[in-house]
Amino acid sequence: MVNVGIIGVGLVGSELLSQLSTHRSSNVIPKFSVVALKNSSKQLLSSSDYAPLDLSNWKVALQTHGATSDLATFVEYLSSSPTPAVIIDNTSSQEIASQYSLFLRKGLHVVTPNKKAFSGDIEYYKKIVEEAEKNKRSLLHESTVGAGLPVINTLNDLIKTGDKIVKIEGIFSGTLSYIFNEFSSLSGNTKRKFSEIVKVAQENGYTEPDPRDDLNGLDVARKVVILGRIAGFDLDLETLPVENIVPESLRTLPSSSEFMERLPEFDHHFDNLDQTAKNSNQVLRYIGIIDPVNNEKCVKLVSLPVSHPFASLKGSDNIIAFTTQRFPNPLIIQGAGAGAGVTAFGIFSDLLKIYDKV
Ligand code: NHO
Repeated sequence: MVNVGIIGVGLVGSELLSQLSTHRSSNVIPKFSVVALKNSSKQLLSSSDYAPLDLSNWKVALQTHGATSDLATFVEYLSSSPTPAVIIDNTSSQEIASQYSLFLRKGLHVVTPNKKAFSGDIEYYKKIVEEAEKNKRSLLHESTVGAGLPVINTLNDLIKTGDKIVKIEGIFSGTLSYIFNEFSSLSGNTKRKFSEIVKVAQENGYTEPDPRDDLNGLDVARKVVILGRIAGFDLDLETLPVENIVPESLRTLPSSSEFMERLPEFDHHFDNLDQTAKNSNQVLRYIGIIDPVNNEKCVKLVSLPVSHPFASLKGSDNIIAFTTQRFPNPLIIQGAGAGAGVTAFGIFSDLLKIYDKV
């Protein structure tokens, strides 16, 4: 049995609890026991002997019986577990990410969709990777790139088996995938304005609360840094060239609603870009590239021929192409790359790897 403590029970954390609960009730011998839950204000620890918490009622229990959130107590409780224990960070908090080193030293395995530790300060990144190895603990973060798609696992396997990376290229943002798949295609769809598509994406919950946080490319940049580091390149968020497609005069507007109100002023700008691409039978796509051969590592808006595999993507799918010495025709991973269901699946699959190992 692996004991699990979960920090962050928002969109992804709640979905993970639901998946774990279904798994527990459908397995004769349960593999995981959720014994501790925590959000920013409250935490709930199993009252007796690491017995599993009742997951049918966790929200009410956390709210009504939860103690004041205290990370030190939470970690101490988990690290005293008589069976292997995992801490899952389902927050986007830098504060929690900066504690992974401690978690690992305390003997805990770490699983997370939080990109901060893997795309932030490179020295800290190297330290936690080393710490995991030294303490023989897993530090898994499959869902930081491509949600549940097996991107990081595949890249790790390529590297560990001695393959050489020639190029990594992909559409890494579900939101930007949706926006450009809808906006820029050569099929006969009625043409919609860029601002209208961003509005629909926002209304459907595909974008961050402020769509500028998607359009500025930072989320894609974090994912490129994560993959680049696994591939052995010391990429840094501060120096990676990132094309911010938020029109310059809208970047400093104080609110998301003001930004959305003024975005239509720039529809002609995006129409021009699209028309220029169309004139050469191409479409616009927002991609991340790691190309050591041509010394190009960046995140940018490009036009691609319609025959390119990225041009025919649907909905908010992600696509990642690994060109390597062994795969001169790239190994391509494609599918749903955003949303709580697939993100939680990625976390769950990391948990299963830990179960199989301990
Ligand atoms: P929420 O819903 O805001 O929940 C955060 C939880 O963390 C809350 O319970 C809050 O109380 C708790 N929390 C925050 N700070 C805390 C602290 N210091 N101590 C204790 N608790 C704290 O966030 P989400 O949406 O559930 O996201 C959780 C993590 O998953 C984040 O790191 C996020 O980046 C990552 N993630 C989410 C998604 C998603 O679909 N929501 C995806 C990937 C990773 O596949 C998704 C994706 O990539 C979408 C992306 N925008 C794209 O490609 O377009």
